[in-house]
Amino acid sequence: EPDRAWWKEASVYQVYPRSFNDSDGDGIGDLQGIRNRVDYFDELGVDVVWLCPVYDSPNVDMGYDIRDYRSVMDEMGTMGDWEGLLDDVHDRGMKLVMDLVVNHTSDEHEWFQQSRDPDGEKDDWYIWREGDPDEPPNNWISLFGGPAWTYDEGREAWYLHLFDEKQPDLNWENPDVREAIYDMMNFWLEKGIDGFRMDAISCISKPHGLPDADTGEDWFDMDLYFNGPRIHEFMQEMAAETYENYDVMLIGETPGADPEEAKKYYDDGVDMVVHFDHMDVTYGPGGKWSPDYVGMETLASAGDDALDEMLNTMDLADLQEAIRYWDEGVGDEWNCLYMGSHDQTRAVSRFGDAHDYHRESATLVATFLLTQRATPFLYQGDEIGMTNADWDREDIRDVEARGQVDILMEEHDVPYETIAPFVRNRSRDNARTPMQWDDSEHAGFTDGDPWIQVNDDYERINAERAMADPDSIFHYYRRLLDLRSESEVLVYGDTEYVLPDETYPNVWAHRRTLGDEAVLVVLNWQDEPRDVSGVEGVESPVLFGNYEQRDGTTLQPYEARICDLG
Ligand code: TEU
Repeated sequence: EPDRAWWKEASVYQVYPRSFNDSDGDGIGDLQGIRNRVDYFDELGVDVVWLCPVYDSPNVDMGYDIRDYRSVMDEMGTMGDWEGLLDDVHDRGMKLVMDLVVNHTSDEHEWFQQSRDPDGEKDDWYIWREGDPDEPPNNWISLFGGPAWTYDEGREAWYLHLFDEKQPDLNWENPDVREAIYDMMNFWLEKGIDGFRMDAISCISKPHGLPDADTGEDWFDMDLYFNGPRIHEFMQEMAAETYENYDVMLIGETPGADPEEAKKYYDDGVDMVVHFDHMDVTYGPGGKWSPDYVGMETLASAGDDALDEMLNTMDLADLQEAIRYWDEGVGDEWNCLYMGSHDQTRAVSRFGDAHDYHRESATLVATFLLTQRATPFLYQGDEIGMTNADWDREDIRDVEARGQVDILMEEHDVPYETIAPFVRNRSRDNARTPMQWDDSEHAGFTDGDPWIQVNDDYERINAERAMADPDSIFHYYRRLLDLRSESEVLVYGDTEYVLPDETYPNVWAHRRTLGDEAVLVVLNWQDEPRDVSGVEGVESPVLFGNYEQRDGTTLQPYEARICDLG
């Protein structure tokens, strides 16, 4: 008997509010805009909507730099609009999950402003160190590049920021800080939300004494930043002080955690953690922003298609290893899975072939995502196959990409035209271009000037067109979500990993089994046909697939099948 829970059976749709739908023409998505599209979620068939931050913010990191936790950002509307959205979502039987960003605030938060006074009451609310203004307290670098310390001229001291300098880290060692955060969480829980997605939550406990990190010639060990000595004490206290008595969904974003560590978060009260290994498989050996990755020279001289291939090297065996590691690693506990998010590039560009097999590969990725033993997270726009874009330097909005481009240009002397393909392939902006609603100006996202460029392909790829076409990626997602919500084996079944192997390096297959029910999922993850007659069960009746015309045991390019093994 499976250990059932609503949040295991649910599917989650992630909304990036700034880029979803603008109702008032200021070029920035807003809450009323989301309200106008609530039926879209319902039609797609998702159960939970997760909203990225909508709190008051100067938007250096697009809402992940919060100035006031208890009010809504002006550009997005009012608390009344937010309450209306909560009701609209609930009225349709769906749930609403909010982002919880408590590793850091904005430097414009009043807590930080007060903390700049060394004699004030909040002097210890952030992580301050006195010292030589030319010599940071340790060697830490920020996750966005550059030093993790900034010298504050006002207080004449350094403060720590694991992210941007306008995102100072809160001092969780201070019980007053923790209490203020728990109060704020209860404020939202009492409003009736259905869960939190806990941003960078593995970073909140810092190592005692803030020691230097180990470094080598071209690596830097960030392990010290994550899962610090008091993390589980803080997490347990948080649970007891806030959500323990609510029936809510807790999603911990835990960079640096492995499955063993994840289990400790589960014991604390977290339901699932966001892991990253399956995303890393597309980066190649140099990591996300390494200038040494394939060599800037090679990048510069390659053509478009060659580049795409070079930057999108994925070995299916690595993908299997990453998925399996988490699936088997958490044992009886639960995972979530995503193929795209606001921090990642577009799923079809990354894992599929957005040029020649747009529909086929996007639906293959959908089949992969929705048939794993994990709560699926869909990212806005991936359900219509939105793609990565080209970026001029001045159009980059992502604080991470901008910082990394500056480093590559200024410290490594690389011209922008050499970096541009890298930005197309790596920048978080690719996920943040406006949602493509229709083929009217600015893709129907806004009547004004969009805050970030609209992808050029919106006349071809947009929701209106997708909804009108029964064979579209959108309807494929809809039907498959429907199937998943009615299928115990797809939700709770155990997984056996079948392919890839030496004979079929570019074919994925896994089997799900629950009691006497079983299905086989086979995905031809390449742009050419492949006969898979050697795979056991592949001749069983096809329950679901992305090709209408099937050719026996030969899979077409990017063909996906779910076979019913009885
Ligand atoms: O991301 C935390 C995190 O782990 C990042 O290092 C993430 O992997 C990186 O952005 C990928 O490029 C969260 C949010 O999801 C992100 O949008 C925020 O910028 C970040 O926290 C700071 O709040």
